Amino acid sequence: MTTFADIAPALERQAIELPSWAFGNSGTRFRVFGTPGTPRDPFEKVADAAQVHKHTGLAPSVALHIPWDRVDDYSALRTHAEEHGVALGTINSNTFQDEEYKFGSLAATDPKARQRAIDHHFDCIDVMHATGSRDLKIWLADGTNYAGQDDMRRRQDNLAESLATIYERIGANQRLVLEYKFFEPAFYHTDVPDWGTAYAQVAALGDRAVVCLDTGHHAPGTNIEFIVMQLLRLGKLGSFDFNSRNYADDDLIVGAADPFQLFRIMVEVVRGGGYDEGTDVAFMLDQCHNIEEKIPGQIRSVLNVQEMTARALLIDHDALDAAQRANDVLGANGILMDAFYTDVRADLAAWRESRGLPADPMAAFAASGYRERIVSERVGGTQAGWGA
Ligand code: PSV
Ligand code: MN
Ligand code: MN
Repeated sequence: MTTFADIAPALERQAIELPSWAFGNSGTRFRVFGTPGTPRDPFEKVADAAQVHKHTGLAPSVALHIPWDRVDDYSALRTHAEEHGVALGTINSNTFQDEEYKFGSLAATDPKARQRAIDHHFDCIDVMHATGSRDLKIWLADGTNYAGQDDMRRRQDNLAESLATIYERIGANQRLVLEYKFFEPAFYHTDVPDWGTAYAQVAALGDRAVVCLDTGHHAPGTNIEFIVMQLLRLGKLGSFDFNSRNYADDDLIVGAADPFQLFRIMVEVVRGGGYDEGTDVAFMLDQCHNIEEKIPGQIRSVLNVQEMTARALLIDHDALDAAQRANDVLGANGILMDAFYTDVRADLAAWRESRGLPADPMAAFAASGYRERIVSERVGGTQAGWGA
């Protein structure tokens, strides 16, 4: 039997990176809803992200998106983050909103579009040097809408060449992280649609090129934890973008739609060494809070990850291994389900208090007055949002 006391030390090392864009406004294809107090610049986004860390102790860094988080002085933003108790993390590139990328970016057939996209990544690498970031995360909107529209093979070769050019530029302690997504915005073919393509592309680059697994980027019914297992086994799982989905790339609060799936993913992370001391696997959120409050939305998200991590750690591995080797189908499944059904909320609350954190971070944030303060202070200016 594994007890909460046994796993408590492992909870200390949990670190979940927050996306700066979760604090800006976002919406549906039909409407972007503004929220009073929404940040107007990257400094305010970082300040809001720091609130999540303050109340949970779980979110020590913030990922930036360039050019949405463009500032004149990244050292100043870095200092600002440090003063707020957090660090700047992954730099996300953006080659999906400029007119020039209408037919693609790194995979495009037009060399001018490809060069523009490569130059943008060089720019992102410069930002990484100033922010002290390790990871350059690349998600591409590249693809086509109609059969025959373009040559898929040529585009794959273009992509390989573009990525190799970018990879050459990243520093010795930096990584190129390639994210896949099965469709959208392209609806016939996508140039990086799946983990196999992402793996093939990064494997050709070298050790410092790895894959990002966004939990919302698979076809319904995909066994995501199998992919987690395989990428860890191959040494190529670079990072997670955690979110949950009912239909497609919904970007909802992680664990909202299917906490059991989040548990199963964390089980494979633990099994594959992705949660070991000094792991290279980066745990990030990639979410949008369209109708709910953004800071509490992020607090809820990191707590959900923590809860399922704790349950995954509770698995009695000796008993599970024995049951598996004995082909005890129901026994093995029962051991896994025992861990999943263990309610760890009271233990986690006590554990938080023992570390000087609020037992209930959601309530603590609500009582802190921060929301009221930003609503009254952040008047004028333009609220940050998807695309700004
Ligand atoms: C688009 O699908 C997307 O949600 C990807 O998941 C990226 O990680 C994110 O946008 C930010 O570029
Ligand atoms: Mn993502
Ligand atoms: Mn996405």
